Amino acid sequence: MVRIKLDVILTPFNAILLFKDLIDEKKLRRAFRAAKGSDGKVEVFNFKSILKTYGLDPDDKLVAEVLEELGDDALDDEALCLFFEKLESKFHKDMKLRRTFNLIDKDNDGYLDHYEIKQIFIKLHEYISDGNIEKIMFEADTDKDGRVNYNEFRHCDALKKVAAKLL
Ligand SMILES: [Ca+2]
Ligand SMILES: [Ca+2]
Repeated sequence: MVRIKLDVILTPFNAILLFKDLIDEKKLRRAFRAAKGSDGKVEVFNFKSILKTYGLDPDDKLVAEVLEELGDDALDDEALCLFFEKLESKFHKDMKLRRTFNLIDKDNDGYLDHYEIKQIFIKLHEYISDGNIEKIMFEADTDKDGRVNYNEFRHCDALKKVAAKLL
């Protein structure tokens, strides 16, 4: 099998929102059939150009994650279905998490500070000491700028767990 580096398919992601409405599945399948190699699989490179004809700009990391989960560098018909399903479910998960983050980020500056994180616990009527908030923040704040951005938030299980209770 031809190995294609993942970054070949990497395109931005916003247009996924339109995914469902945008895609004529029959047309897409035709395009995929036409793009298939002799081994019956669609190579990642072709996959990218097909997505592009739809104006789709999937997020780099998202696509890479999905492809990694599929564990294949080429996509066959079945994998294609799975790919879209996974892409969609990941997208929805991400949207939900984003909403949670925005809910906590009261001043909308794109960062969670000590005060904002404390408010989560207050809202949940859970006692937490300032020291423990610092501890959580220290773990989450991987770039050590003293605040938690969205990316740090989505990688911090402790914060995600408590934030999920807010919804
Ligand atoms: Ca904030
Ligand atoms: Ca940070």
